[in-house]
Amino acid sequence: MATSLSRYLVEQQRAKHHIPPELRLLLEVVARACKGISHAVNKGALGGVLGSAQSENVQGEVQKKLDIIANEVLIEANEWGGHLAAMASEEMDSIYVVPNRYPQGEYLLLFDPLDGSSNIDVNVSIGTIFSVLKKPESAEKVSEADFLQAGQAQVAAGYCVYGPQTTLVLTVGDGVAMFTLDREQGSFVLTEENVRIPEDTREFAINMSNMRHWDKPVTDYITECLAGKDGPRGKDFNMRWVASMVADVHRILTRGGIFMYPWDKRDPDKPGKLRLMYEANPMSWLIEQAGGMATNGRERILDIQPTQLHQRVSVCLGSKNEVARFTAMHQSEA
Ligand code: P6P
Repeated sequence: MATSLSRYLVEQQRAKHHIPPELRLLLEVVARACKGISHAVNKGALGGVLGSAQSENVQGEVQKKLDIIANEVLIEANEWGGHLAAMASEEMDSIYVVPNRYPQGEYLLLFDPLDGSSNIDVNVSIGTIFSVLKKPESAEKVSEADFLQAGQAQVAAGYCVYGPQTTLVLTVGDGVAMFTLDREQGSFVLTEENVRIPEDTREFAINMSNMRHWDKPVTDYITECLAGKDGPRGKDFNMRWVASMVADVHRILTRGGIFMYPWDKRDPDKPGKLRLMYEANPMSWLIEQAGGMATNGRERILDIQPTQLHQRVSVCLGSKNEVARFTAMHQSEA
């Protein structure tokens, strides 16, 4: 008998006392919202959902129609359940406090509703990334400051990748599990449990077109990889870059690899391109829970104390020994 997401969560709650009922409900609701987003994404041009929404988000990026649709699906699915106090999204300038007409819960939900938007119109995998924090006990009226918790404080994290399969990947701190959407049943079915990332890899993921803008440690690391078996690494490397973090991370969770989006000189005031709270933190926890490593080149991403909701961070994550090498090169050239 296949294990559904619901059964997995009940077992995590009942057998392992890992998650309380409200968190189980939250995760079921997020998964249901991802099914709705998958349905909209799969319609593509037939649903009139491709192309730009003629608006910009807080990051100053042009929003796609599906960015806004996915954001609305997540808000509407989660606001009434009584498990959340507030939500934060890449697509919204400030937090969304659960309206007074609904009961407030003890959790905070953060998400990038549709990561990889530049790939929507060219039919390449995209995904939803989510992170769950607990509202601080002290917080009377929830505020943005309550969200500013280090990634180490997450109680659940995951993503749903909308690719050849729609797959939900989740951790509640007890390893990483993968659930594939069975469209006939309309439910997510457990297809991988206790995901483990190989400690070594021959595959790196970075946007090579930015090479001339990188810091020296990044250039040195990539140059070594490109030198292949005749160089200091003594082995050839392969490269992948989907330009959709969810797709690149899913590949790494599935077969290993190292993903990098480092700081570069194009915009020196920005520590990196990716956002800490709803991209780097959830992905880093998943990677660590699967035996990998995630740093910003100098420190563990999950230890970073956030100061702003939409702050960016330099990211290096994946196979432990490769990320350790990349990080050591930064520390030795500090
Ligand atoms: P570039 C997508 O826009 C995203 O935020 C990540 O999903 C992805 O890894 C990165 O940006 C791609 O950036 O500069 O290669 O287009």
